[in-house]
Amino acid sequence: MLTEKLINLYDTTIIVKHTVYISTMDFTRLAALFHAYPMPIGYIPKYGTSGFRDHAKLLDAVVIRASAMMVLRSKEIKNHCGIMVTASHNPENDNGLKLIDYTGDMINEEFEHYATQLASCQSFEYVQSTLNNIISERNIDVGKYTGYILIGQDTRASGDHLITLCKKTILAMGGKYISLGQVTTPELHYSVASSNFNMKSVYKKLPYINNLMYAFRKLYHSNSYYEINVDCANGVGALRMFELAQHLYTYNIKVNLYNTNNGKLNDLCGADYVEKTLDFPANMHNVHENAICCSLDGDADRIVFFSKNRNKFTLLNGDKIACLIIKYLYNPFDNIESETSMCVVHTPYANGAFTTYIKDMFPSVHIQCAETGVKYLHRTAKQYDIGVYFESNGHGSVHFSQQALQNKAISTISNLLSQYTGDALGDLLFVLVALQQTSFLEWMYMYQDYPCKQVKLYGDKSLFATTDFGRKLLQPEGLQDKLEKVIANYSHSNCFVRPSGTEDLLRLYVECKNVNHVEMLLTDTVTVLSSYTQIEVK
Ligand code: 16G
Ligand code: MG
Repeated sequence: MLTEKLINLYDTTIIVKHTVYISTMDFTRLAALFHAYPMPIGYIPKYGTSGFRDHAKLLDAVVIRASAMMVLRSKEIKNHCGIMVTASHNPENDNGLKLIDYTGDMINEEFEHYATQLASCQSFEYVQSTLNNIISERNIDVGKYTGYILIGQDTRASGDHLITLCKKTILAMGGKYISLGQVTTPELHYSVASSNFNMKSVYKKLPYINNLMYAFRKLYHSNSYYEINVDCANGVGALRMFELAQHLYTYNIKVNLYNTNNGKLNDLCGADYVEKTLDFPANMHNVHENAICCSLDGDADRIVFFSKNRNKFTLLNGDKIACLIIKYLYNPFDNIESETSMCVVHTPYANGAFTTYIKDMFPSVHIQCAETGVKYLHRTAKQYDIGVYFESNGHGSVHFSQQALQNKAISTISNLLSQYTGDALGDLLFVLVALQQTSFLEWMYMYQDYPCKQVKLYGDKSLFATTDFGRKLLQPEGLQDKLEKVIANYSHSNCFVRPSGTEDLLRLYVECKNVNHVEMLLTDTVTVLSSYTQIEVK
C-alpha cells in the first residue's frame, strides 16, 4: 500500500524535467534560491539535539542548505531519506527540521557536522565548496542516482512555506521529493525505512496506522471495556488519533480526544506542558478519578500518562512507561535465549526510585545512562538485544536486535514499538497491551518518585561543559568539586546542572529522599553557581 502510495505520488505530484547530471553538480538553480532567501545577518544556526529549531522566520536559509545536503545523502546511499518540518513541543511560532537517514534513524554525526558546517557558510561560494567537499569526500556519483526525499510537516502554519523551500531545493539539486503532507515525526521515520527496506515482508508495507493496528490485533486479547482520554496538544497527532480511535472502538476501547486543533499548538497542553507543570492540560481538569489519560507532544513522538488519583494530578512519565514495558517483556523472553541481553537506557533526569525499582525487580536487566536527547538513548539501546529506552519526558521506544527479531512474538511487538525513534501512538498502543497484565492502579503505584525539582537558570551557558552524560561539570574548573561538597550535606541526594541543548539556558536538577531538602539543596547550589557567573532562576 505504502509503495503504491509512493508510486502514485511519483506519477502525479512530482514533475521533474531535467535531472541528468553526470558526476559533477550544477549549482545554478541552488544559487538562485540561496540569494533569494539569505541567512539573517549574524544568525549562525547549529544542528542541535534533534535537528534545527528556531523561530520560523529565521529558517528559510537553513532549510535550503539542509535540503541540499539530504539530496546528496540520498544520492550517496541510493535510497530514500526524509525531512520533517516540525518544532515538536515548542511554541507555534517556532519551527524546525528533523533530518532522517535512509535507515529511518536520525542522520549520523558526520552529517550533523556537515549540516552545521553548511548552515554557517556566509557566502554561496562557501556553500558550493562545502557541498563539493561532501561529494568528493564521500565519493558520491551525483549523476548515478536521482536522490529521493520523503517530506512531511506538522500542523504549524509556517510549515507550508518551509516545505515549499524544501521542494524547490530538492528539485534544484536534481532530486525528487515525495510529499506525505501532515504526518507525525515517527510516521515519517517509518515511511522512509519502509520505502527502502522491508519490501519482502507483506505487513511492513502497510501504511503507518494499519501497521500499528496489525501488530495490536495480534497482541491485544482483552474484552474489557476501557476508556482513555488523549490530549493531542492541538498538533498533528490529532489527525492520526482520529483514525486510531475508530480502530480501537472495535476493541471495546473508547478514546476521548482533547485539544484536537481547536486551540493553540502546545499551549497549556501537550506532553511537555503536563510533565513540566505537573498539571492537567487544558480542557481535562474534570477527568474522573483514576481515568487513564495521556498527552502527546506537537509532533507525536513523545507521550506521558497521567491520572487524577485521590483528587490530585498524578504523572506516569517516561520512567514509568519503561517499567511497564520491561515488566511485560521480562519474563516471557528471559527463557527463550539465555544470552538475550536486555537493557534499560535512561537520561540523568531519571528518578532514583526508578533505577532502584529496576535493580530490585529485574536484576538481569542492564541499566545504562545516556546523554539527553532521544538519538543518544537509541544508539545505546542498539547495543543490546532488547534495548528499552525512555527519557523521563516521554520520548522512547524499544529497539530489538536482528537476533531478538528471530523470535516471532518479538517481531510482532517490533511493529508496535518504533525501531527508529520515540512514537507516541505506538507507545500508547503498547501500554494498552501491557495493561492486560498489570492494572492501571498497579502501574501507578509501582514505585513512588523521590522528591525532585527542575529549574531553568538564565546565565552564560557557554561557560559550562559537562561529562558523564551531563551529570558532572568539567567547566568552569573547580565548580564540580564545590557542588559535590554541598550535595554531601544532604544524604541520598542527586543534583546536577547542564547547559540545555535546545535553549539558551542551564537546567538544574535536584533530587533528595527527604522532601524538605530539595529546596535547601537547590538554594545552596544556586549560591555556589552564582559565585562563578550571574544566574537568574526561573
Ligand atoms: C529535544 C530532544 C529531547 C530532549 C530535549 C532536551 C529529540 C527528538 N528531542 O527536545 O529528546 O529531551 O531536547 O532538551 O531528540 P534540553 O537539552 O534543552 O534539556
Ligand atoms: Mg516531539
